[in-house]
Amino acid sequence: MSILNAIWEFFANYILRQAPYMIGFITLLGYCLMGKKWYDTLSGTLKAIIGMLILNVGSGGLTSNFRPILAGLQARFNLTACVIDPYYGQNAVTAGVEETFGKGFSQAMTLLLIAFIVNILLVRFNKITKCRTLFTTGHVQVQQAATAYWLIMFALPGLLDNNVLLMVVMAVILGAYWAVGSNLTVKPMQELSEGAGFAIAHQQMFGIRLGYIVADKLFGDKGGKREVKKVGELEMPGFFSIFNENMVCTAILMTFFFGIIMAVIGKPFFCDPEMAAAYGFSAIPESQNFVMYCLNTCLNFAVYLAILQLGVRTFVTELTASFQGIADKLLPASIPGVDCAVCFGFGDANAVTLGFLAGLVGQLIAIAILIAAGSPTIIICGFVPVFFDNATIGLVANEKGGIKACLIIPFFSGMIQVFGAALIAGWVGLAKYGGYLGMFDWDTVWPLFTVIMRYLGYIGVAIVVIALLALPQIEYLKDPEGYFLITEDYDAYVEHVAQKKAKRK
Ligand code: ASC
Repeated sequence: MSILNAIWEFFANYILRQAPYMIGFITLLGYCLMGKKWYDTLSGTLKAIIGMLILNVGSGGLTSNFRPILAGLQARFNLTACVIDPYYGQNAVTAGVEETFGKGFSQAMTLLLIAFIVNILLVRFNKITKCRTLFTTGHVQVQQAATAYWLIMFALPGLLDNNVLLMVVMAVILGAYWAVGSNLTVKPMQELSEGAGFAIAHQQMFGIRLGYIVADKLFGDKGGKREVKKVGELEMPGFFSIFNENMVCTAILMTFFFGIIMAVIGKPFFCDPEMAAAYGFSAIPESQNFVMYCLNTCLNFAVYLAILQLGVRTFVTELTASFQGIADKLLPASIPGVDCAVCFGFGDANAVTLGFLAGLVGQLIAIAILIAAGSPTIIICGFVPVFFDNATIGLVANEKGGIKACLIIPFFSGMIQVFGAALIAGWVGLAKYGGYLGMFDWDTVWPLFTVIMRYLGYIGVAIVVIALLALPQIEYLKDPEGYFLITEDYDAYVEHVAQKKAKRK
């Protein structure tokens, strides 16, 4: 017995509670179940572990780079600056979860695993559940598991003592969100890509469907009665291309925002040894050129973000491959949910840039409103939400409602992102740790879930789960014949829709 105990204790301490080894373990398990060759299994497992260790380097760097600035805002203006970005969000959970809830981060990885099993089951039984899509974007799953872990612990503090129940409740909600959210994107994506056979498994899935509906209802062609002008018909200036480069765009955004903030905090704060000791950063010497110090600090955000993304890409490739192997065997009649960037290969390429810019303007105006209104939490645009959310939503909106939809809908989505994030991140206490996931669904539906569960407890949990699971059923009932046809045989589906239209006339 004592040997078993010792093994379990080792496993719990060094694997379950250590995210890199937990990810490695999941990958190992997946590859073993797939019957991969031993050397492929070994290399995949190592890459998974090393990728996660690289991620830790990036995230540690971000935290220390950020510390003096957060401290300056706090000490001088009593403000909390919160970057909305999935990596900062994940970082904030890692940094604060032990202190806030007395629980480790690696349990969020266990949550990921169980929620993924819930997603698999929902798709496996899709004759009943009508869920057609499996969430395969591992890095997004890690970020979402981390944030959901925090939000649900905050909403249901009564569950903190019961680990097993806590995990089950969390996994059902998150797994249902993955299955149902990605399922919502099937129709917009099949139409955009003319049946390429993928759905989106990302962070703005409700946003995509909402953008699609609003574009259709407000800006659509009304069954051919109105003319819709699409972005593809416009000529764009060449400098637009710099916005497509992640690293450049991050550097520009960060230098803009943090440059201003650091200038406002002022050099004396960063040179003050007492402040440095109190907030745990290294003071700069008086002789240091302040402009170069600010520039260097701001550019380092892009550096650490790049390191972090390298780490994520390294482990995610392995994680999804081992996940997918399991899924392929188990899940016929389903399509994969993939990264939102996949859809940028379809539709009008410039809709991507325009959607992003419209979203950026929306975010900047919303931030100005927050500052003017004296909000204690100041949101700082991160590259990922402002770009990937609004570009994706803009692309879908353009397809249904043309240029107007492509500009107006992402503009509002940008505002919603900032206001939603400021409210939820301030309320649940994540803003204090400098970041929040901040993508569209996490500024809208997830805060709503959190409010419902926080005030209604278990009844709230039931409402959230039932409401989620009802969505595919409602979509199915609207068109039972076309519902599975759209993924199985897109050409036949197009024909089916045409016939339905003809009948109506
Ligand atoms: C995210 C995230 C990224 C990007 C990427 C878009 O949410 O964490 O790195 O979006 O997936 O392609």
